[in-house]
Amino acid sequence: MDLTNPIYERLEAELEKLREMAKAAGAETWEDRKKAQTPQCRFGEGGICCRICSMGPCRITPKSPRGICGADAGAIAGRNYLRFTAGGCAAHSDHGREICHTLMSASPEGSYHVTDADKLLRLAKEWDIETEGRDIYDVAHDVGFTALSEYGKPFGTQRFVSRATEERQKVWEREGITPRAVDREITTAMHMTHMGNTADAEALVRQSLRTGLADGWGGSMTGTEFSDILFGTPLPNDTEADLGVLEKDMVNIIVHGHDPAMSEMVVTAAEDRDMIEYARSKGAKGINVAGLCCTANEVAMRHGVRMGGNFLQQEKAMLTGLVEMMAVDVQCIFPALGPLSECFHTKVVTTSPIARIPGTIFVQFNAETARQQGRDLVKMAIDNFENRDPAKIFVPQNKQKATVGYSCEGIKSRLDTVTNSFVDELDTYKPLIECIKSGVVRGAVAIVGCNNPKVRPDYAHIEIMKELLRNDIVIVATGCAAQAAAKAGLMDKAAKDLYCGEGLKRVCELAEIPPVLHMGSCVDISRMMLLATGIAKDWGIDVPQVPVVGCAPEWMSEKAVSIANYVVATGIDTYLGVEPQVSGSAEMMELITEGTRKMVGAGYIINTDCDQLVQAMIDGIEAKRTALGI
Ligand code: SF4
Ligand code: MSK
Repeated sequence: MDLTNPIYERLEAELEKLREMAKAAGAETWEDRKKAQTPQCRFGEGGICCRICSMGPCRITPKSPRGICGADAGAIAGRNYLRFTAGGCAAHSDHGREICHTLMSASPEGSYHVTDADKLLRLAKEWDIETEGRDIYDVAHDVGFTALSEYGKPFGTQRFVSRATEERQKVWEREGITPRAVDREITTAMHMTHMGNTADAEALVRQSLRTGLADGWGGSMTGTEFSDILFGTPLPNDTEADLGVLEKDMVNIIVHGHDPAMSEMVVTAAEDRDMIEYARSKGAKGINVAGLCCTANEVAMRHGVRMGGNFLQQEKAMLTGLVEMMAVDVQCIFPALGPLSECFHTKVVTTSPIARIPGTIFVQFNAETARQQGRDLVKMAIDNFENRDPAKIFVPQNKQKATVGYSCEGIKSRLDTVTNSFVDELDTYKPLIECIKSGVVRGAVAIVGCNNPKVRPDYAHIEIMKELLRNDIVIVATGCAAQAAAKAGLMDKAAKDLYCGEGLKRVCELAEIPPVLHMGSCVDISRMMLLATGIAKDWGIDVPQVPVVGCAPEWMSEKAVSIANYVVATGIDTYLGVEPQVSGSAEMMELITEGTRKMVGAGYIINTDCDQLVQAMIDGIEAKRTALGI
């Protein structure tokens, strides 16, 4: 691959200037802390340090192959891995639960409303909830209550499981991993990993798959569906990405985190005429809201709000000296933002009791008062505009056009436009399937996940994507991977001329799509599961046969491990560019790469060299094509 890649140089040059701003302000960034943390603990990295009881900590070495209780490397790494998965499932699913509560609070006169009534009615029908002649808010509250009851239901299995292919449901049943309920699977995971319980690595991996499935086909899917009902199902729309979306002459507010309940209120308040007038009265040209991390994905997908950047850019946004406020909710928020804000005029406002951070202002968001609280935050940001320090300002120039909003409904809306060329029906993935069968498009890759200082930030995302496009492989992306693509210009429709092979280029032209499709935030990987399932059903095969794979080149969070578990359990091979912390156990490494293949027909392929990783993906897709005889 080309290390002198101009996209990459452009991105890094600006970040380097911001690091200089940090030095000048006496502030530290993650790069400084990463250096101070090096070398990192080898036992932690290999997953073979156990702190589960106070006889420990115990560490596995050739001289001491068992902990004091007798747990071996497989037991310790397996328990750590399951706890990691449970943490991720909890984070996604609690986000989903909060959104259910938000829907329960929705009313015509309240802060939150039903925006996609059709989606609500479809879900009510799926769940046998009466809709005929009923007020839409009564239906919404029944659907919300049913979803909340799913989290801890005492009997049966999760409702969304019935959306999977019949073959998948049978596999999950056969393997004993059909998720019962989110709270049940997390509790089981914590119980199994308590001192003196499961020491069998295979059983721990099996429960990891089940806990992941509780997330992907439960908590995350709830988060996505209910966000769409409340704030609208995304459809293709235009936006821009990178720190250049910050405006020198405007009040800049960054919304950061995951749950759209707070960010939607800030976006709405920033459009209020009186707020814009107030900003002008303070010398600003207006109010500019930009997103960070998955909140950026949420508000860009639905409103075209511009994306400031991804995970490892959160400090950089503040280092511009242009941000009046960073309003955050939950997940992926650096505790470093509190101390960093002491060096700049930025007010960091935390809004959820789930993410309390020293050095920030805490304003607890409530559904009943959310609309007014959104206005209060915007006013606080406007009042802070005059406190900018001209000596600490750097105005970034990098930004790229992007077309985003490719929910499953958004993808089908584009496929409907090309339907006459391929098949004579609407609301189907068949045109895409025909493209894959004919070889015009070789397959698809879902690229997801974070940044991680173990990888040159965004490099693996961008280079892997470029190589896949060159090989006529279409990409769907979520999370911080999606923003890496947007910043590199890969979500610009014009990107097809620069990066795609001839086949994919023709398809992008015909469907008027960019070659990398933005499917949303981390919880929206549930959309990807429905996309893969929809393709498999329309094709008449099961998910593992479809020439589709998943990839997380720069992942870092517990949520990513939960995701990886449900993607694999759904039958999709998952390519990882960062090693899961189990390498201290050969048994665990074998189980997550090969063992799950025997259980669910898919597994991890791990390679920290992104050239080799992308080649393995291309080979994997071609092998699936050969097996299908196409
Ligand atoms: Fe050590 Fe066993 Fe306690 Fe873990 S559970 S800390 S291996 S004694
Ligand atoms: S925000 S989980 S860094 S993708 Fe969802 Fe980005 Fe990963 Fe957080």
